[in-house]
Amino acid sequence: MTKTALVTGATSGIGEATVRTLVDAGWRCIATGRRAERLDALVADLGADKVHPAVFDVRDDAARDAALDNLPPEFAEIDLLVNNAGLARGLAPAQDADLDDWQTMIDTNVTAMVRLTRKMLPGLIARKGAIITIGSVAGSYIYPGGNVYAGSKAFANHFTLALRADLHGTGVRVTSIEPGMVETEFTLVRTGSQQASDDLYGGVHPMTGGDIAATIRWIAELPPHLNINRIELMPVNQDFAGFRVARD
Ligand code: NDP
Ligand code: 8X3
Repeated sequence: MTKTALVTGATSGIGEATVRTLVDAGWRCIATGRRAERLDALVADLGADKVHPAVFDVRDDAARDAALDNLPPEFAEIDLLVNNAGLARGLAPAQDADLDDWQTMIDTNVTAMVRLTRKMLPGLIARKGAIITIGSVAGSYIYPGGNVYAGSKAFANHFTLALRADLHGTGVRVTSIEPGMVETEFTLVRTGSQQASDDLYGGVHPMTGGDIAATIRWIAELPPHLNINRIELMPVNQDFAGFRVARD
């Protein structure tokens, strides 16, 4: 039977690749994001029978509910939630950071993610479905300027593990995927500069959205008795040796 996934943040990067990969594997996808034209292009490419576009800002409860409470019947029974929509804003040290950037990250990566997850839980329990959340290595390893982004991803990583405990006995599978550097629009959004993005990824051979999408597909299609709790991925050219000392 065809399964249905809800993939948040499907207008670019990991989310878009996930929709393409899952549809290629025979899934139906509800693809969400604010940029309607990007979702329309996905539908045109993959087919309206395979992709349903749901245009809303994840921080807007009313818009989210309007989009998800009236799904076409063939998309209404969701088996897999991919919590992917998210962003970083800025790399300034905490003492110089913009409070609005901090609030945007908390509202998107934490508040919106938990509110959407809470909304989906009854249906996922009824169908013994699955939740895959895109956390980050930034939630485990610290780098300068990571501050609230890192904190929001530590929350995502840990909230996802905590869901396992609450969903014990329901048959719902829960996985935290924690990637390192993936070349997407992430750094453009974070810095506002295409040059900064090109400089960061240049020569690193970073992971691609397709690499993470393949991991999502693998996890989603495992036999129902098997749960991957968490998985951390990095490009070979990135590591986590981050200790520093300052000297007076
Ligand atoms: P992109 O910027 O390419 O994609 C981000 C997606 O999130 C877009 O589809 C965007 O849609 C959506 N999004 C952001 N804010 C909102 C909002 N308020 N409402 C609705 N949708 C929103 O980045 P990535 O693909 O890299 O990021 C996907 C996830 O992966 C994020 O959670 C990120 O933190 C995480 N991640 C990324 C890594 C990387 O190195 N790239 C590594 C580890 C984790 P739109 O703007 O159209 O609304
Ligand atoms: C994004 C990965 O290392 O740029 O979550 O913070 S990193």
